[in-house]
Amino acid sequence: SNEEPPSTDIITLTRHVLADQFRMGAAATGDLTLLLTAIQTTSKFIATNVRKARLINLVGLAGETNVQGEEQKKLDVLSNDIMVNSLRASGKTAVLVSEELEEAIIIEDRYKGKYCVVFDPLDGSSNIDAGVNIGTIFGIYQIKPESKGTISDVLRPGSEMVAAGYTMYGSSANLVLSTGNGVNGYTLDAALGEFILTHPDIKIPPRGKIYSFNEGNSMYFHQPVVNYLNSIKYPTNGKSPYSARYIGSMVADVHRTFLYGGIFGYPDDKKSKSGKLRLLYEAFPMAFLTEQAGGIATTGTKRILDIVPTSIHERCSVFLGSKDDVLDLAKFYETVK
Ligand code: AHM
Ligand code: MG
Repeated sequence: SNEEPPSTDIITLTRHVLADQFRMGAAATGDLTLLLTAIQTTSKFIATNVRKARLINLVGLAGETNVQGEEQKKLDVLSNDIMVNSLRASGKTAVLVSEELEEAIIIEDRYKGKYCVVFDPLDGSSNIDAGVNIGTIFGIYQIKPESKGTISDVLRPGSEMVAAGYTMYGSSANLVLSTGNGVNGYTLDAALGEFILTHPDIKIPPRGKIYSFNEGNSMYFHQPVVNYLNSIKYPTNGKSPYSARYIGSMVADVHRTFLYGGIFGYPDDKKSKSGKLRLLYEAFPMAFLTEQAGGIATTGTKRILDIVPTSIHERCSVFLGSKDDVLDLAKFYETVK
C-alpha cells in the first residue's frame, strides 16, 4: 500500500524533558523530570474521569463550598485529591497550594522534596455539565536554598517559577508546558498512555484578530478597557473589527489565544476590585507560558510575573496574548488613568 509506516521514533513528554536535562549536564538531578511524570499521571487520571463523568454520575455538586465560597463540583474535589496524593507521593514536593484548599499543604519530612506546586486542579468547572473544555493549571517553584518548605517559598513573583503549564481536557487531552526554555504542546495518545510532542515551540502570533473577554461585565469595566474594546470593535482607517470568542474556561480561551493569537482579558472592574482570576495558580502559570511563547501578560499597568503575592489565594487583573494586541491595550491605560 502507499500508507506511511508508523514512526518508530516518537517524542514523548518525558523524553523531551530528559533531553533538556541532558543539555544541562551535571546541574540536573532528574527531580523535575520525576515531578513532571507525576503531573502527567494526574492529568491522565483526571482526563479519564472527565470523560467518564457523564456516565458515572460525577457531574453535579459535591455538597461542599470551597474557599472562595463557590459550590464545589464532584469532579473538582476528585481532581484535587488526585493531585495532592500523587504530588505528595512523588517525594519531590515540599509545599502544595490548590485552589480547592484554603491552606497550603506542607509536605511531611518523609516525602519532602525541593519543589512547590501551585495548581488549579480543574479550572472552568462551571462548564463541566455542558461538556465544554476544562483544564488543570500548574506552576512550579523550587524551594529557596536552606528552606524546609514554607509558605514564603510560594509567595514569590511568577518570574521565579521554574516551570508552568496546563492540561486541557477536550476532544483530546493536551498538555502545554514550559520549563523556561520555550513552550511545547503534547497530545495524549490514549492507546499508548503517553503525551506525544505535537506542538513543538509554540509561538503566539505577534498580532491576532480575536478578543476574548466576558463583555457581559461591560457596565463594570474601567474606562481604558471600554475604550480599548471600542477601538477593536469600531476600528477607524478601514480596518476590520476583531472577532469575539469567549468560552469562559481560561485554559480553553488561553489555548486558542496561543495558537491563533489575539487577546484574552479578565480585568479588575468596579465590582470585582481585584479581578476574578487567581494570581498564583491561574495568572502566573499562564503569564509564564505567554512570555515564553513570545507574548505579553499584564494587569494593564504592570507585568504580571513581577507581582509579589501576599496571600496564596489573591486575585489579579489579567490581559495576555499577542504582543501587539496587548501593547495596544496597555496604551489605553497610559492615556486614561
Ligand atoms: P473557576 O476557577 O471557579 O473555574 O473560575 C475561573 C474561570 C476561568 O476559567 C475563566 O476564565 C473565568 O472563570 C470565567 O469567568 P466568568 O464566568 O465570570 O466569565
Ligand atoms: Mg479556577
